[in-house]
Amino acid sequence: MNTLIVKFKIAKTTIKIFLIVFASQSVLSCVYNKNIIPPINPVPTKRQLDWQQMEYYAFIHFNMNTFTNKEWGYGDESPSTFNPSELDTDQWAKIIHESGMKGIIITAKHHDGFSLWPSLYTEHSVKNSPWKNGKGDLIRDLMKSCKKYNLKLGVYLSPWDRNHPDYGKPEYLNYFRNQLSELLSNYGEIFEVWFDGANGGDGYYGGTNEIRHVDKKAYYQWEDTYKIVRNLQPNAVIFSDSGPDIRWVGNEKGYANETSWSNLYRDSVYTGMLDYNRFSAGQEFGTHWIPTETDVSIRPGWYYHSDQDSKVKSLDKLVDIYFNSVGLNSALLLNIPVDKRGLIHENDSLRLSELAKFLKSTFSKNLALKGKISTSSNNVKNYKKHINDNDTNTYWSSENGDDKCKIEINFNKPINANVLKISEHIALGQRIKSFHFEIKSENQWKSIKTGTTIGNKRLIRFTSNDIDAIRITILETKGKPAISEIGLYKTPTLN
Ligand code: FUL
Repeated sequence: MNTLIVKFKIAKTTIKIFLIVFASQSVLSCVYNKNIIPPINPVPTKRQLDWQQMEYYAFIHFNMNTFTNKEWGYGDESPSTFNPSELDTDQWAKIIHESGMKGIIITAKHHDGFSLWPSLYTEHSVKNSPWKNGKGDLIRDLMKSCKKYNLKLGVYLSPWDRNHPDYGKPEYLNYFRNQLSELLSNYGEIFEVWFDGANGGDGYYGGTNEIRHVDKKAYYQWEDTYKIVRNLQPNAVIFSDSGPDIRWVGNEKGYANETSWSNLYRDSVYTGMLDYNRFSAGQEFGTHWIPTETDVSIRPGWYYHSDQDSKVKSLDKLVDIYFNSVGLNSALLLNIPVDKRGLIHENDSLRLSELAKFLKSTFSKNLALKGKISTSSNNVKNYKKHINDNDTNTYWSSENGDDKCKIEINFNKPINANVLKISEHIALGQRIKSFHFEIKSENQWKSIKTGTTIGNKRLIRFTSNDIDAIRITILETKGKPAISEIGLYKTPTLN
């Protein structure tokens, strides 16, 4: 309001505008406050909400290991080994964009310490490789390609560095943070910073060739490192086993937990802990909002190995992974190992486009829109039309006392569907603890699924049926539910 007053210098106009703005704000806030349902803590931050919308994005493992045919380099590799013949980040970005993914996270530095950008702080980087005669900067190239194809850029920076002589000593932290600052200062907006939990062990370490263990909880002083990210890239989410913004799902197979809370007692978890996967379901009463990210490779390895050209995951498998990650309140970070040429291999790109076609064909038509919604009760403002208005900012909620509230969608003519989508309005916290899903077919109600959590998105596959109606009953919830969307879809047949 103040800005408006400053802008309009003629007194009368100023007063009029002031009154209009003031009046409309009061009316809005009155309607809003009357019917709003209170949030249940913890709730996501803006950066976490923005990230959660991305749902499906790419990991690219491409670095020294691509040329040594390894998964973990020792750190003694010569920079001259890094020599892609046809490197083309536009090819990566085009394929990834056409696959429906929203961003790319690149292994800027993996455990062997080789840096894909000409870092000022090490000689172990592209600047001493034959690629572009040492004048190349892969992060810059990728940044430009991402801009061209409307993708967000993220960076993986391995905390473990098997090349650096200081690894394991306090001095290494300065090096690590200097490199982090370079990546976060020089390449525009970064959407995610990925800190790997694998750290400490044997390595080259400047020629000492020894084993160096670190205290995983204390050594990195993570809180100070997180401050650098917050200062330089306030919108970026930070990934590690334990958050603070997003956490590891607990396996590298592509499967989130059936019960999937975004809530976690943050202090019970730390990066690199061995029995991390006992936290993969999250914790119903967890104090912090830290949703999971599901990372998995399209091939058996994270890095490219030519003998895995025939082992690209099948479409069937990738579809299963999609439903068990994005469809279980997580996000899918699908890794594509770029090959020695510096290109996404033809077999991987073919599979990505098959998956894109499958997802587009499934989700472009919400069959629930053909039905008539009825609900056991309505909170006035959050009326039932919000259930399928395709807007995650609106939601439906029940009236006080309607403890096992129900949503029914009836169809005039039977429809044929085999996927149900339910989304909670997570800005108010994750609330639903259990639900029941039924369909009515040939005049009979059949139980399809009794499930637990929903969160950002729950996708349920079921056998295709002629459906006269569907019914969702919220069995248990914290406070009232806030349901933002319900969708019904039909998948194409997989060959
Ligand atoms: C792991 C690493 O050790 C693997 O090499 C890979 O980068 C994977 C995504 O994370 O912890």
